[in-house]
Amino acid sequence: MASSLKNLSEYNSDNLPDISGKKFGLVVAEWNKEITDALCKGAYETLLQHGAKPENIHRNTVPGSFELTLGAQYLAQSYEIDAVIALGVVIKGETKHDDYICHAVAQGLTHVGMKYNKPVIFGLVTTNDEQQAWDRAGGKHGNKGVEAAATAIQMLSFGGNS
Ligand code: DLZ
Repeated sequence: MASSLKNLSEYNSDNLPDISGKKFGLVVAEWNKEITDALCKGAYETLLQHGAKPENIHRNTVPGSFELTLGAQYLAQSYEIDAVIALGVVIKGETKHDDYICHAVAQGLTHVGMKYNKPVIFGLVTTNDEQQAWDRAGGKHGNKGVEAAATAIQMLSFGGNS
């Protein structure tokens, strides 16, 4: 698998906080595991690249993307965690399950972020097929895990968190 880690400066390099003392929670869905592992690798390496310490990055897995919300809540409710990054891949099938899961996760993660007043990042890749998901997990459209980590870092500069 090609690695396409982008430098954070490609997103926004203004006023990046020092994240050397920050604690991150990664919650990763096991459905489409090879792809979510690639997203997780992208997120993890991005956090390290920008100063996070390995011991301050906690990874939890959940069975499927629907469970990301509760997994995110378990992490967010810890006083120690400064930001949560939720990663999953939902691939469209014959039914509308993808719609239900994606809407539930979007609403759920928003709720957790509001409840705990912490960045809770939506790193859900929602595609029509597996190839489109790989394209966004280290392929031609980059790695959404990298973008999710960059978003978490940017969000830590808001609200007096930096
Ligand atoms: C059931 C299901 C289906 C059909 N598809 C996906 C998927 O593409 N990606 C994903 O992360 N999870 C999927 N799941 C599992 C649900 O997210 C959830 O784990 C189960 O419905 C149990 O709550």
